[in-house]
Amino acid sequence: MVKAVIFDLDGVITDTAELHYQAWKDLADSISIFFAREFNEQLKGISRMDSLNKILIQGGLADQYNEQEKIALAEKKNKEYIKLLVELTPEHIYSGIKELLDDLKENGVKIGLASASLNGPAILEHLKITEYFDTIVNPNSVKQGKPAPDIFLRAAKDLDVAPSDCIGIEDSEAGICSIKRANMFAVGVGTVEVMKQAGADLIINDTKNLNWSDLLDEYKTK
Ligand code: B16
Ligand code: MG
Repeated sequence: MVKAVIFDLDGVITDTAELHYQAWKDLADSISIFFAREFNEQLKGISRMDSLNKILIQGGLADQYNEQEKIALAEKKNKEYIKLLVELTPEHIYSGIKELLDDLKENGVKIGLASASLNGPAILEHLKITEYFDTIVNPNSVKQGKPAPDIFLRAAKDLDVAPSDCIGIEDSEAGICSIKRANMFAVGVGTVEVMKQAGADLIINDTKNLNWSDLLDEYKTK
């Protein structure tokens, strides 16, 4: 029985990756680190501080900053990112997502958000879909970020649903690992090669192909 669907945010509900890229690029420029667009791919699903650490390591500056200075750098990036977030409107919701949310509500399926983003609640507000969510997990409230299962398990607990009765939807490798380690059915949005490697149970190349009856069929045949 599918009793809950737990969504990732960036790359599943909307595309904030470009805005993250612009904000990180701005920060990297300010400390003279080269930051390539391709490198941004490696930051998907990764927390803000882990992203900063990866950027400093690839720029050879990992030892140049103490913890307090790193927090200040991450805050600087986030200020810039929040400025860019005002561009987001309901038109930026990926196709198929609003229809899926409506179908889940109609069928009494609970809805959760398991995003690594501390800006998740603000993004849902910009997209005007907050009221669909029965829980929005604060990523700071769990011990370990993705690929650990903590955030998906917390969402299931909040919703009072057994993990095996949950479907998780993700676009990052770390996110699919997190869902599988939580013992949930994993839907991967992305290319077959990346999502297969990550262990997705169902692979969708585009959110416009996501719909409730197909999800249910695939879950039942698994
Ligand atoms: P913030 P997701 C993730 O969102 C992004 O993919 C990742 O690039 C970002 O660093 C992370 O959120 C933290 O975001 O700085 O807003 O707290 O894919 O888990 O929804
Ligand atoms: Mg994502």
